[in-house]
Amino acid sequence: MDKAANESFVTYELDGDVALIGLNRPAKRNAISDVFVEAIADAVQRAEGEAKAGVIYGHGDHFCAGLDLAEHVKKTPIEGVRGSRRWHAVFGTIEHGAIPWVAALHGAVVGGGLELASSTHIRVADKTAFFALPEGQRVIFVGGGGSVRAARLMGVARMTDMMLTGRVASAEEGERWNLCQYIVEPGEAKAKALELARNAAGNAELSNYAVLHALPRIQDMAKEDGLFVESLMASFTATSPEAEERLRAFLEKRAKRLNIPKKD
Ligand code: 1HE
Repeated sequence: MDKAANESFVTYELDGDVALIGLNRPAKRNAISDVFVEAIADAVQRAEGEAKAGVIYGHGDHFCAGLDLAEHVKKTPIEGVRGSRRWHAVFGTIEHGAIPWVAALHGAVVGGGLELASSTHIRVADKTAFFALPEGQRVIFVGGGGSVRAARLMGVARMTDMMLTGRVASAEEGERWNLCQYIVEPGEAKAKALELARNAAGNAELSNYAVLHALPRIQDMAKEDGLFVESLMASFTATSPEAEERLRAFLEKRAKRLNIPKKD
């Protein structure tokens, strides 16, 4: 892949320990083409090498309108399945990679855009965000991991409803359905996502690794297997030299206390 050809589809910045990847095809509502998905892959790989957490956001009025339908219309079945598998690989590096990712959502979070957001670890939506899976209307199926990731977030009943009826969920509904964990005022999603990413970047790398890699696997395990793996991970993290230093910092009152929510 010619790197110069795909660089303009994303912007990339490093803010301290946090990498910011901006989806940058606003004229096409950040619809993801084959070259665009490679640009995301390159940016994610770069972030893994130099950042401790990342934010993915969209330039323009929308996060992402999903698959590039103009490009897709010309594809053969084998090109389609290969394209889908490539999305799986790239979004898999986000979900199961080295650093936590926060998605900052606004406007359309649609089709493959929702699949991309679902591969991140935390989703922040501003009040302009809306969620839809219009694949049924386009005679396609989800192909970027939505049937696995988005279905696990919102549940298969809600996802079936969205896909069969074309239902568009507001930011507030999205929060109730677990598609996003935070709602902020219009225009504030990126700043909030950066704040959350900075918090995650400040965690011990080992703990973040356990959250990213053990937690989702445990969800897919039988209960007793999950509990067993939890004990292994708990011991593995808590007996590390880094844990000893952080535990001592707490006991010696050198560590920040929790922000206790204020009561009215
Ligand atoms: C696109 C795409 C796209 C916009 N592929 N070109 N996704 C969808 O079915 C969503 C389709 N898009 C929309 O419903 C609307 O564009 C939006 C609600 C997101 C935004 O509306 P609006 O009025 O701001 O923009 P627009 O006028 O509809 O679009 C502006 C341009 O972006 C226009 O191109 P132009 O050359 O005529 O200016 C659109 O054609 C173009 N555009 N969305 C290509 N998606 C791995 S499988 C995943 C499967 C899916 O993702 S299915 C869901 C696909």
